[in-house]
Amino acid sequence: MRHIKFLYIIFLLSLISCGSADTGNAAKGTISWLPYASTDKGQVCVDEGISSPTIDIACRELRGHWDGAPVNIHRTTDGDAIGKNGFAISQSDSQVDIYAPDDLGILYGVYALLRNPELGRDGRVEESPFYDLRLLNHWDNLNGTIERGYAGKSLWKWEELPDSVSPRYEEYARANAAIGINGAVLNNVNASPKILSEEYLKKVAVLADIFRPYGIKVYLSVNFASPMVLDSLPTADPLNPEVVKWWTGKADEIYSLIPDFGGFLVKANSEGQPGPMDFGRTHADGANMLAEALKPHDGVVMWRAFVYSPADADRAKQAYLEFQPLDGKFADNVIIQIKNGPVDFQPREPYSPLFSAMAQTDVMAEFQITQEYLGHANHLAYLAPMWTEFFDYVQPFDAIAGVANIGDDDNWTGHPLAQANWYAFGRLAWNPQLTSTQIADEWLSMALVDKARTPEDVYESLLGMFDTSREAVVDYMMPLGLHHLFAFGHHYGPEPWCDVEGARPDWLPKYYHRADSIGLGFDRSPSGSNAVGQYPEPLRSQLASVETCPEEFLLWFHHVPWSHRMKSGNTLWEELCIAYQRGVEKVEEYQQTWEKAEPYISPELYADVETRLATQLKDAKWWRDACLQYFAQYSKMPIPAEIASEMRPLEELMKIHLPITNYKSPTPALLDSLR
Ligand code: GCW
Repeated sequence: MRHIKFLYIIFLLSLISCGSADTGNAAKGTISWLPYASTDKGQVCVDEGISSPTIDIACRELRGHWDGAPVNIHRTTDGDAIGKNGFAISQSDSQVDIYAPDDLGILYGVYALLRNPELGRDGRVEESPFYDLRLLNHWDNLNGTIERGYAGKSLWKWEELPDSVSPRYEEYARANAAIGINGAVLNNVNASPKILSEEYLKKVAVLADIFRPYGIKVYLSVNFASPMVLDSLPTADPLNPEVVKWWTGKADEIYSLIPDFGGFLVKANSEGQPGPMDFGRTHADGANMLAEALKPHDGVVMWRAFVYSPADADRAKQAYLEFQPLDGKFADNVIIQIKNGPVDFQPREPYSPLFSAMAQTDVMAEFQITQEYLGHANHLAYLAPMWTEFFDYVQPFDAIAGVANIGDDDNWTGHPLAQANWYAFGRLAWNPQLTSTQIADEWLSMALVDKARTPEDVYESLLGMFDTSREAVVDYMMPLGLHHLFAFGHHYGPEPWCDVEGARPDWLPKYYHRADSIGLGFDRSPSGSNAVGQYPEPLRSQLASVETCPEEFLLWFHHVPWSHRMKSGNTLWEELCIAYQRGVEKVEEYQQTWEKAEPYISPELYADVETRLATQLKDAKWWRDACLQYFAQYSKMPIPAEIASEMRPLEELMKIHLPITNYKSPTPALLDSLR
């Protein structure tokens, strides 16, 4: 057995208990799950021989924020079966022991303990991450804007780097490490080739240096035409030897600056981005060529399967059609990154059938944490239920990514409660077995209220608000499997009628809802596009029939007559009216919950969310009024009088056009001036 000598370090400051963050953290410009309170007691004992920048951070966090019994940190021996980057914790009144096979495991153990000071009290607790790669994808442009970002500008101040370094870079790394995220793709998948220039790689290297001790690897999105744009090569054909040489050289250059660089994320032949198909090659040709360049350095290629073209049938089938035939053709260090649903991050989608069709290929899920389609930074939509719903259908796969909702706003995420979505993504990437309620409970008690001082009914209402909020958005935007009823471009408000001259049909709502005098919904059954045929049995048969298709996906898979009897006994039309109204009433309920919770929430946070909920309610009504009145033109059925009486006329609603870009949430003032 190894000789172990303990080094005890005792600090004598402040009295505030750690683990229970100040209430209202979310509003203060701080990360709600990080410990900030300082303590005088943090005693840490480290196994001799363990020393690294990561261990230094672990110790610093304990010394600064832990006020329990002394903590002993141990490196485990080979015989101990704790998984890579995992940890075990046990504690008694007199000591706490953290065991881990590696430095990062120790850091994760420390953050777990700080988050839950009781961890390991009732017996040894052992954890290790479920997915090896747990990444954030930033859709940040080099000019500081963020595609589909609603929390200000990019955190990365490219014009200041590499010389000037914002303190927020380290805070970002700390926040991610504390929830187990271990990688960040820094730039937009609609990638500027410039990111691979020497000038930018030097900036990237500075970020990588800051993130490294926190276990966060840096990755980059790359533009497939980079050799042409940066170095005037006549082609980017992946089989051309000059192109291969260019990428090999570029990989070597990157690794000389960033020895632990993670790899590339690629959006190719999608929405106008260049790719191997421009040169008559396949996705596999393109991905494998990049993979070969990265392989000597242990880098990976994450190749996105978000592809569709206007010419082909049903957009929901296209990723599968394009990628499934390539199963088994990808190199070992290629991972196919697939959006959770087959279309595009809608409030509710069935899982993408590609996940069950790539048995010989590594695949990873891409979730969208930023709320492109769920009310931007104006709506409360806690997304963990959406993701756990996905896990119910699909598991396991190899890695996971979330499109970040982070920007340089003081509160990091625009809507202060949207920090919960960043948190939930990290927690689920660590352990997809956690329930959405468990995670909401963790977050609420750290970020929003002091659980011990909040009456149980108030706390339960807040928890209920979180847990139902995504379903409420589904109800007031697009219930029963409806999808993509959004206004063109900014994806904020309702435009089921939208017609843009010259626009691709698959970018327009009518393509998706197919309302007519008979009914509503997209027929993807065997008699329609047969998208159901891409799902494995028995799910395929279940989805194929109107009778057995889960009602939350009904209009996704079927064109259903307006008078179809739903399980409740109501007609489809009645059920649609009920759902839209239920969504509106849910938001009214959230306002009451919020009011009830006022005494227990910091005033600043209270006021901020109160304003956002008011906007959310107006938006919910806007959605309800627009969709129901528009669809009523086809159903020729009445909208219940109590709803109809408070509706704004459809002609007025059709005149609303939000003059906003992709990069901003509309302000309440703008919305009020238009509606
Ligand atoms: O969700 C859509 C967005 C685009 C995005 C694209 C993608 C980055 O509207 O803004 O581009 O998907 O995922 O590539």
